Amino acid sequence: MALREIIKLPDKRLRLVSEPVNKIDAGVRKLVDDLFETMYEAPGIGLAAIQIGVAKRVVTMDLSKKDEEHRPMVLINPAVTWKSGETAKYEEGCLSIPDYYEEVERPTQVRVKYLDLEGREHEIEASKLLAICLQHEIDHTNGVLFIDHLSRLKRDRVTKKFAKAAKNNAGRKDNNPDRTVEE
Ligand code: K1U
Ligand code: ZN
Repeated sequence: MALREIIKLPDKRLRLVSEPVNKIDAGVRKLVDDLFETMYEAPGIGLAAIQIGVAKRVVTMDLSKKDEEHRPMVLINPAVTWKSGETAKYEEGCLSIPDYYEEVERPTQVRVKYLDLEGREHEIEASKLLAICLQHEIDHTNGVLFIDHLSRLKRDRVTKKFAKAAKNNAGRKDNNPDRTVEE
């Protein structure tokens, strides 16, 4: 297992459409281990492989609360097969856009098909936070970020803020505009 760096806006790799996994081998199992270690350390409730720079359709999630037992989920090649007409707003964050939170409107229920680590196919129906997190992570596998669901004004504002921070923080790992070091 290895703790990996989470790539941040405006890294162009976040816009890649990830490749499907054709064979679940030792490389994929190591990727999943690294995703869990990195997600739990962040901490986050989900992480897509592209967020550690690997353009494969692999996602980890765990929606358990702090004092509960872990409930790890691995989703390989996840895809939405159905979404409800009903929508709702929820304040989302993203480990690739640190310390930025905004309300996003999404379908309240989705059906998602995916493979587990043994290659078995599943289809689940989800609501509440599980539905939100699944849609957020599947978006990542398609190069879509939660800010793409906001108004153009909000998206441009946050994109510019992170681009400016990246310029000021060139060479540093942590591109967080709120921790910019002005020299
Ligand atoms: O994909 C990511 O960037 C992870 C992201 C997932 C997510 C959060 C909120 C709504 C939809 C999807 C996060 O995990 S941000 C951190 C977070 O929400 C959290 C962290 C610790 C405890 C509880 C929540
Ligand atoms: Zn995210």
